[in-house]
Amino acid sequence: MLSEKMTEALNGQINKEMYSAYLYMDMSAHCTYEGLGGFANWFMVQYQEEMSHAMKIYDYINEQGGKVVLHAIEKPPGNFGTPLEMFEATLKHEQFITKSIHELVDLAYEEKDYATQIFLQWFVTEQIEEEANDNELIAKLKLVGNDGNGIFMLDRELETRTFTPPAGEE
Ligand code: OFO
Repeated sequence: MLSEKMTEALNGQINKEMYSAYLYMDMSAHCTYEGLGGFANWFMVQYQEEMSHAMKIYDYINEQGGKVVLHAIEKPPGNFGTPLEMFEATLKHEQFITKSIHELVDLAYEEKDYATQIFLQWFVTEQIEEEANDNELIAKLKLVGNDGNGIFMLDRELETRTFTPPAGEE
């Protein structure tokens, strides 16, 4: 059973995950337009991941007998710039999401909501991976700099990323 406050906070997180999906979908379109198919693929897989995060919370609220309430999704900022700038913006956004997940965990502890504490552990771990992926790509892009060949090679590497649904959602 979820408290009203917890339900509202989880609904807020659905919206943030949906915004993340929207943001990465837009970044993917930007990369396609710029002729960077591999980067576009990476962001489209990220879009799929974010949708699955939103659905995980959606299913959890339903399972707990809470009411899912969907809010408007904000427009992404556009003007994404270079691949390096895009990944720096992605990392910044993921740090914001990590903070939001940690605030949910704080609330679950405050409310002695043991089920939600356990449910959120998956997201805590996932955020470590999200930030690590972005940091790795930022490091590679810094190494490559403005070298067109390096960007081309990295684009080919990112072409291979595929979406794996989280356990229980296959
Ligand atoms: Fe859902 O992890 Fe990114 O935002």
